[in-house]
Amino acid sequence: MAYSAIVVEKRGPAGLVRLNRPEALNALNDTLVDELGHALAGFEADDAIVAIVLTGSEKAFAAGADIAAMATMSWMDAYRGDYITRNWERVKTCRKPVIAAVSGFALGGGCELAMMCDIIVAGESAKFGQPEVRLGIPPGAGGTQRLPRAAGKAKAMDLCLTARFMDAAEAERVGLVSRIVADERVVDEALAIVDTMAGYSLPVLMMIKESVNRAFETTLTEGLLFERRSFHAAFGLEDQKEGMNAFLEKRKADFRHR
Ligand code: CO8
Repeated sequence: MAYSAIVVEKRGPAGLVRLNRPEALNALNDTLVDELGHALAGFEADDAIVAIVLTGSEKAFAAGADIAAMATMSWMDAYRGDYITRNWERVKTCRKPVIAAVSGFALGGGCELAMMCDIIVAGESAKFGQPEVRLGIPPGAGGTQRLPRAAGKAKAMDLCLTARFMDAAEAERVGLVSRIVADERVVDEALAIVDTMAGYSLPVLMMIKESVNRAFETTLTEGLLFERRSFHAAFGLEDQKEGMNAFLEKRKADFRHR
């Protein structure tokens, strides 16, 4: 598939996806989200890829859904056309870790896209917000659901109800962002995280992702049971034997991802 709204490349163990609609600050439309879904599926199926880095430009990760495309849409267009959403959850369902490398604006659907990723690395210029209220709409792809889970109710209400932007420092303080680096280092930092992960067992990374995400979907008792089952299952992996033997033999583990 030839892509028009994203640029995709492999960087060692990382699949790198760059949102590429500079004329509209990477505003999301059906084409972009469909292409993103296709690229993620390709990286998920590629045994050489351990994790995916999703980024934008220095000015914008993504400034939200494409307002020009939405302006004249009717309820029927949005509902029957399943605007943007038909491939939207693909980031969430990707079984390999996905890291958002965010510089500049991550607004509306752009903030929601970053929040679907597993780790957010922010450049110093990053600005997060859910300014949909200014356009006469509420957030539609996770802003009222993932933001309170990530940053707490107070910040979520504040951002969604006032449309103010949160800078990188505030986003890190409230737990939305894992790390802050200089803007020009944001992709390199995310790629370095993938390099670190590539030294571990891919099935174990996938188990960890599944288990952490389960924490947001279930009770503590059920989540702990799910975690325990994953822990027990790991003893069926060759990588578990290698990891523990390497420790005992005082050498670096050579994981084979099985
Ligand atoms: N959609 C379309 N075009 C956009 C968007 C956007 N979201 N954001 C910026 N652009 C365009 C501008 O129109 C402008 O185009 P042009 O040069 O042709 O006039 C170009 O990008 C540059 O933008 P600005 O000149 O405005 O740049 P500034 O630096 O002055 O301002 C801002 C940057 C603050 C980011 C400003 O552009 C802005 O406020 N953008 C809109 C932010 C916004 O409201 N986002 C929320 C959109 S709604 C949404 O995301 C709903 C998601 C629902 C998901 C649905 C799934 C189910």
